[in-house]
This record gives sequence, structure tokens and C-alpha cells, in this order.
Amino acid sequence: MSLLTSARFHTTVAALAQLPRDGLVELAFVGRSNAGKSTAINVLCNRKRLAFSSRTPGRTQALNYFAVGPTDQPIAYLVDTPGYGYASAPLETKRTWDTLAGQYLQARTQLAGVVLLADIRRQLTDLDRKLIEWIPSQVRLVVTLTKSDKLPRQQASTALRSVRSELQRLRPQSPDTVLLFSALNRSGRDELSALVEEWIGQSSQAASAGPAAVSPDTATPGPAASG
Ligand SMILES: Nc1nc2c(ncn2[C@@H]2O[C@H](COP(=O)(O)OP(=O)(O)OP(=O)(O)O)[C@@H](O)[C@H]2O)c(=O)[nH]1
Ligand SMILES: [Mg+2]
Repeated sequence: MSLLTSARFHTTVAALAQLPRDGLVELAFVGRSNAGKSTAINVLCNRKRLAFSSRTPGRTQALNYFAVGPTDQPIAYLVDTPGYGYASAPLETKRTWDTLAGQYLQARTQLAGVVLLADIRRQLTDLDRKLIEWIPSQVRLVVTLTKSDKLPRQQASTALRSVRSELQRLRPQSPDTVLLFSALNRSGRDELSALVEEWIGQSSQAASAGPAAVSPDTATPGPAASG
């Protein structure tokens, strides 16, 4: 049994003050609304409805925490975040994104890795680029091109190459990964879960025991503000 199949719901965080204070390593799943974040978590954890997915954009409005590891001693959290770039989202929703997900991403010290999901048919958008610029350089990043089942193989490979070179430009110092993913035919699942488990393994050993919190003062407005 892989580590990720032990995932269970832990908590929903609607405001920064509610963030867990146990210092466990966290991996965030981020991306545009409808990119496939919740679906990818379900696929990785081999569960149907652990994280809620929906055809309606903006389904996930808070940070949803899923614990992995032994029940009495979780070792890390997978964090499902609200999508950004939902065109018709009310201003209030966009503000919520900035003050919650945006600040979380920039300042959460126990954040070990970010899984950025992007629909392969759109590749990276301006909001994704802005988000990538925010990710601290020590935080690992994998860009996961979702819904690869929607494109012929050759077009998918072209998209993969183009996102790879773009990412290299955006984060020249970081050993980031780009991969193709499909929830429908499970392609990319093993690669992504191996990567996520590797990050958890490396970071949970290095993680400090003390509580850590994000400081709202250090954050700046996020992609949703302009999206
Ligand atoms: N064909 C196909 N559809 C997918 C794939 N991944 C997700 N979907 C569909 O895309 C829609 C959105 O998926 P979600 O997982 O809810 O997307 P999300 O990024 O969590 O969306 P928000 O929570 O609104 O930000 C759903 O209808 C999924 O079934 C995929 O790999 N292939
Ligand atoms: Mg979701």
C-alpha cells in the first residue's frame, strides 16, 4: 500500500488563523479553477470522493487538508486549494483567494512542495505564471498538465516540451518537473505519486518540530486580484 492511499480528510481551513499548528509537512495542489486539482488528489490517493470535484468552477472555496501516514501519527498533509481565474467569480471570492490561498502559498514555512495543475489545452496562463513567481525558490514544484486524454499524443508531447522550457525560464535555479497526467486513463499517476512521496519523505525528516504560521503582513495581492 502506498503512503498516499492512507489519505483521509483532516480539516477545512477558511481563514489563516485556522491553519494547523502541528508543523507537519504540507504539499499544496494549486491551479486555475476546473484544472483538475481535486480529481488529481482523488486519483493519487486511489479514492473516488476524498476531495470534491465538480463540473462547476469554484467548487473548492477553502483549503482542505488531507492527512497521510499512520492514523495515530500522520506525517504530512495534502492541501487542496481553491482555484483561481474563475472569470465570473464575484469580487468577494477573488479577495478570499488572495487573503487565504495566496498568503498561504507565499508564507507557509512547512510547505515542502507545490503541485501546479494546468489543463493541457490551455497550458500555462498569466495567472499560473504569476503564481509560479510567488513560490519560494526552496519549495519544490511539479507542473502537472491535466486532461492529457483530451489531446492526441503528439500534441500532448509538444505541450509538455513548451511548458518545460517556459518553466526553465521562470525558475532557472530550481529542479522543477513537468509531467502529463490524465485522471481518465491514469497516465502520469505513478510518476506524480512517486514524486510527492519522495518530497514527503525528504521533508518530514527535515521539518522542524515547532509550530509555524504564516504572517499575513508579508503577503502581497495574488493572481485572483487581476484574474
Ligand atoms: N477528461 C478529463 N477530465 C478531467 C480530468 N481531471 C479532471 N477532469 C474533470 O474536470 C472537471 C474539474 O475537475 P476538478 O477536480 O473539480 O477541478 P478543480 O481544479 O478541483 O476545480 P475547482 O475546485 O473549481 O478549482 C471535472 O468535471 C473533472 O471530472 C482528466 O484528467 N481528464
Ligand atoms: Mg477542487
